[in-house]
Formats: sequence, structure tokens, C-alpha cells
Amino acid sequence: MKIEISKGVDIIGDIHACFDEFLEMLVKLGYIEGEDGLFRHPEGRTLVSLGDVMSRGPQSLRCMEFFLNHVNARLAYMTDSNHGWKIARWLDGRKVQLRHGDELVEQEFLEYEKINDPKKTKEFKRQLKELLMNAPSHYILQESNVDKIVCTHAGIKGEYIGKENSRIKDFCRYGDVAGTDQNGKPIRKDWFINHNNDLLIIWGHDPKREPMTINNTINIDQGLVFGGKLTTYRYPENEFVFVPAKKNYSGKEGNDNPIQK
Ligand SMILES: [Mn+2]
Repeated sequence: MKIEISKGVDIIGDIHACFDEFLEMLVKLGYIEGEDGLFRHPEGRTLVSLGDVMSRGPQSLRCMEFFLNHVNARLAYMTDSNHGWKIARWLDGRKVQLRHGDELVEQEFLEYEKINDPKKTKEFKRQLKELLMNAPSHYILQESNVDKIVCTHAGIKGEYIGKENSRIKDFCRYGDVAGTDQNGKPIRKDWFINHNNDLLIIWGHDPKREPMTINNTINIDQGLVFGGKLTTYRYPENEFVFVPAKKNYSGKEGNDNPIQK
């Protein structure tokens, strides 16, 4: 789970199937598409996704295919995430309820199956399952073998860094969740309040209108699929790059929309 980032890194928040905005971001960051269809940065920068690249938005399959191809080519990295884990289990044939936008992934697959032969569909699903099942809970980004940044989806505790087990995986997928409220929504505890570690933690999952910096942690989920924006945190530049959403894809309005509250 360690990545060398001496040539710079671009850490991207929750994409949630908004492929158009994601492509716009890649161009804005200076990535160039090669003849093989893969995007590379001329300076050799590394691309890291905090997960939840699928669900809720319009183009889950294209987003997942992008990371499948780029992770396999070692041009990008993607952490585990709550939606990613749900889709992984679904692809594995386990009994899961597809909701909160995960049902859109199934719908996209039904369309995909209409225009691609069963063998190709089966192989695509198998590869995606492998990708999602094997995604680590977090990455440690290093400069000359010195730990600098931790990337994770929903949060992490200092003592979890560099380790992996099912409890750590759950914490990184969902954050510090203290049960559910009367509406069945998870009650989120602010894990970052107690964070005291020298490493910078970059995380997403919990949409905030602007990047939120607290105790050496930065939230870079600005609710793209809810009509907000896609955020990239660039290191070592220590700057943000944004791409605004073309629309609110989520169908969630008013109090139901996490970034309009
Ligand atoms: Mn999430």
C-alpha cells in the first residue's frame, strides 16, 4: 500500500460515475491520452482515487473501466470505498441490496450486456470484481521512502496506518459510524477531531461544500454528483483543482442534498 510520489501526485475525490467531469479534470491537470487509450502525465505524476468512482451518477462502467485499465498499467491507484465494496460483493454473487445509486450500476450492466457478447461481459465483470475486492483501505504516499500522505475513503485512525484487517477496512470505508438515526441514516462521528498524526490524511466520502482542513486532514469530496464539484489535491504544490458539476445527477434536492443543507 505504499506509493512513491517523487514526481508529484494528483489525489481525486469521489467521482460517482460523473465521467465527463472526471475527463475534464484529467485534461485540466495535464494528463494526455496516448494511442493505447491510457492517460499519462508528461512529468510522470501519479493519479490516486479515493474510491466511490461509481454509483449515483450516469457513467459507472466507464469510470470503473478507466481505473481497471490504469490501475493494471500502474498509472493510477484507487482505494477501497463503501460503494466499491458493495459492487464488489454484488459482482461476487453475494446477496446484497443495490440502493443509494448502486442500482444504476446494475442497470448499466443490463445495457452493456445488450450490445456486448456474454463472454466479454463475464470477463469485464470478473476483472472489475478483482479490482474492487483487492483495493486497499488506504495508501501511504512516500517521497524518497519517507511517509508523507495517507489517502483513504472515509477516514482512518493513526494506529491503523500501514495495517490492514477487516475492522480497519470497515473504518476506512464508512468512517466512524455510531449506528443509525430514526430515518435509518448513519450517524457519522467526526473521526478527524481526534486525529493527531504527523501524516497528512486526504479523505472523501462525506460531501462538504469546500475542501475542509482540520488537524492535518483534508476532505476533498465536494459533492460532484450532487451538483457540487470534483476536487483534486495536488502534492507537492499543496493546491486544489476543481471541476464544477454540469448538473445535479443525484435526484436529491433541498434537505435531502448533502451539500445544499
Ligand atoms: Mn463513500
